[in-house]
Amino acid sequence: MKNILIIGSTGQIGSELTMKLRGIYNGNVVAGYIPGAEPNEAMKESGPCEIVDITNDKQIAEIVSKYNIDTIYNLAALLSAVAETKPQLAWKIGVGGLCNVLEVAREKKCAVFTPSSIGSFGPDTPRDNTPQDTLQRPKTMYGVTKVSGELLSDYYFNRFGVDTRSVRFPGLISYVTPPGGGTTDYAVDIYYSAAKKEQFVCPIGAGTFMDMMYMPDALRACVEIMEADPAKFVHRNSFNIASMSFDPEIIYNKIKEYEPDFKMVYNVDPLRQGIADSWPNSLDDSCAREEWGWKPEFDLDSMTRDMLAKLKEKFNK
Ligand code: VAH
Repeated sequence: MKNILIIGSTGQIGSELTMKLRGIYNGNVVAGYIPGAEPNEAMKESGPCEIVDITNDKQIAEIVSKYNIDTIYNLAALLSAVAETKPQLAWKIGVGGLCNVLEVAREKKCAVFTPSSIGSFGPDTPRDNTPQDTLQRPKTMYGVTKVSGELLSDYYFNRFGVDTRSVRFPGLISYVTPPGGGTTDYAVDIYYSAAKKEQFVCPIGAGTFMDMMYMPDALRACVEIMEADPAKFVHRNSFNIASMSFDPEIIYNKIKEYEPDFKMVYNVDPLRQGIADSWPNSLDDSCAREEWGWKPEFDLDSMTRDMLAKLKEKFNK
């Protein structure tokens, strides 16, 4: 029986992953949160919730012991645009926090999942069909924390045998938790505007391609990589995974197929545009497919249909 701790359980990934894991595993699936980011009623009623601040190593160790945790999903991070406004805090959470998690995992023999991102690449990385093993010189603090996290996680596996695993997420699109300051979050906001029948003001310029993924596929990747047979792993931290790549024009025209009156104008945000310009256009995810059977299930059309339907339900439109 798996006992799992999710650190950052009320964030964009955590708020859905916690509920998914509770539906799969019968053991303790503990929702770790910080004051001010409390779990909702459904999360409180469906399993144990504990205050776990990733910058507090004693708190992590205490909860891991209390619930006999064997797997930690470390989802605590500041996303790219926010991290540029608070770089020191981004490092403290993203790298300082990860060091705390890895030390507890080493002592208590836990497996650890820590997501990386397309943000771990930089402007010198090959932009199209970005390889699994390539140059990673990100220009953002978010990217620096993600590359550092990949290297630390591999070090703890190679040096101490900690079972660390990770995927490089594209931009994640979800109807459950509102966007949290990411560069790719325009691709979430656009659906909210369409569902509310409002004009969308796009902060990212036409022709800016980024990898994106629907949250249900991302959640499945979180589960499948941790269930995968490590004997087949050539890589661990971190696997490229991909689903679709589009620019604002493509997603806008896809939405218009379902909402013909939907309107979009551009008001490019230099900060987010600068970050987006430093990231890949598309990833090569052949290693994840070969080493643990990764395969996306949603494309832009099926994601658009589902997002619009679920958001209209949410807004009773
Ligand atoms: C961000 N949504 O924009 C996150 C993600 C690949 C992007 O890491 O910061």
